[in-house]
Amino acid sequence: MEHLDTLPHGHADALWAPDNLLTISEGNYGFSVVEQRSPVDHAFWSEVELEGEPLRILAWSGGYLAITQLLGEPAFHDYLPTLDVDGDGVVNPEDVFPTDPAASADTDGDGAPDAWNPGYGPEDSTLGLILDAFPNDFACQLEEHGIGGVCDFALVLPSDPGEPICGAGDVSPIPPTGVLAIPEASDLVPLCDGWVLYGDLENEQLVAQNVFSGRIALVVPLGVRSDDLELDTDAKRLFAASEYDSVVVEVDLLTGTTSSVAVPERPVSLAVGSVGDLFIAAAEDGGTPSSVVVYRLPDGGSALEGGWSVPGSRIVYQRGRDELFTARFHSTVHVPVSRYAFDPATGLTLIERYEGSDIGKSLALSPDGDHLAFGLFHYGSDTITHFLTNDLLNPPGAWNGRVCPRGLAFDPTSTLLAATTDDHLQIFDVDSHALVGELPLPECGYVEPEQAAFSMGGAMAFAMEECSSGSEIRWLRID
Ligand SMILES: [Ca+2]
Ligand SMILES: [Ca+2]
Ligand SMILES: [Ca+2]
Repeated sequence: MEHLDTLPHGHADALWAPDNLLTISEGNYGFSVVEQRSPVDHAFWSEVELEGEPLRILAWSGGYLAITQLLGEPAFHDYLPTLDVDGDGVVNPEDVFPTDPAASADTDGDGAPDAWNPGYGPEDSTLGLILDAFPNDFACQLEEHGIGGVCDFALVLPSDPGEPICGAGDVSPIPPTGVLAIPEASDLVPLCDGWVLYGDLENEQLVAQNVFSGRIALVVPLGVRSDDLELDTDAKRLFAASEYDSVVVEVDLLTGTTSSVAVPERPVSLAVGSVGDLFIAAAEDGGTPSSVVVYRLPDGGSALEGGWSVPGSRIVYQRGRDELFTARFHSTVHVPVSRYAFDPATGLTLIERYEGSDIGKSLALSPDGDHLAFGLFHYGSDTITHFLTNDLLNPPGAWNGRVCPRGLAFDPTSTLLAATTDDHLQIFDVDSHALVGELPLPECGYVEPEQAAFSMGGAMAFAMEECSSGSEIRWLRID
């Protein structure tokens, strides 16, 4: 049983009918009130007053029967709910704005109507509705939301399955740096032209917002607190792991629809595989685990496969060679990074393992699949070790920046590495390990910045920081 909603006052009786939510409650001076509400969102539609104290509301042939107590006797009232509350000729279940006579349709479901009802206009709207300039794009409502007449978010996330996300890369003018305050967020997935996806923790939803304009294009209820977010760019879907609820939620970004898969343990890290499949690292113990169980969710499947136990707490997947890398964090046991071959028939097979003596903090794989960055605490000489994915045992060096490397991300060309440290976003050249740019991050909370990311076009580097109130996204233009 799930609690759906609470109605604003006490009722003597209630009836949930297919097209109506009906209640009977006490009115003024010996009268009862029958209220008609939407069975979908429970919004108030209409009410009628009846003589007597409220007793029951019942389904009756052809309508409903309201029963009140009048002068000590039951009184029976034939009750017919209003079929068209706003009188615009569109019956309630088919009227998207059942209490506003000016409009009745909203094809894309963004709250802006497709058209005015015949004979009505904006001056008749009781809800202050504004006509949708993009009636088939949920992300855009006003003319100014378009670029050349096309919804700006649809340019970044085209609905044509054959057109890639951010097909044109970052094309809008980008200020050198800036900041957007958002609700407390878990993880950050940048797209292009200032659009980012993040998990809003308090409201348990996925949000697509533009950091330049602050405009929100998409809100998808997840029903759980999200931790790790992982974008499958080919399929235009996003996976959200929720450690607390032991579930992975899959979001279709084009439709906003979701489905979820229960995980036996806490999902702590996600990685998209090479054939639309998803790898999930899950842990039994609390805190940062020293070993995880890896599951595979096949493309389009709902049942988990595998259950391979590996040392580590974070995973990344090398799609070109079908190899899984695991890294152990916060561990004094000398097993930081492992490389496994994956085969659907045989599962994970260890290829090689780098054994060091440092404490791992963060892990990133370059888009070309060649480089691994592993942030390490080393008692005052923290560093980011550079691994080659085809030869873990001979690291070519390290990116030496400021202390506490936490968030790590490679740019789309695999030539730059972004790292959030204790108070900076730093940009390194991947091959030479040279520091090529940095952005100070003003202190806004109690912990170091956790996230680093690049836009999919590569023109912006991001840092996300948990602040004392909400989170902040800061960006640095890459010139
Ligand atoms: Ca109507
Ligand atoms: Ca609309
Ligand atoms: Ca629209």
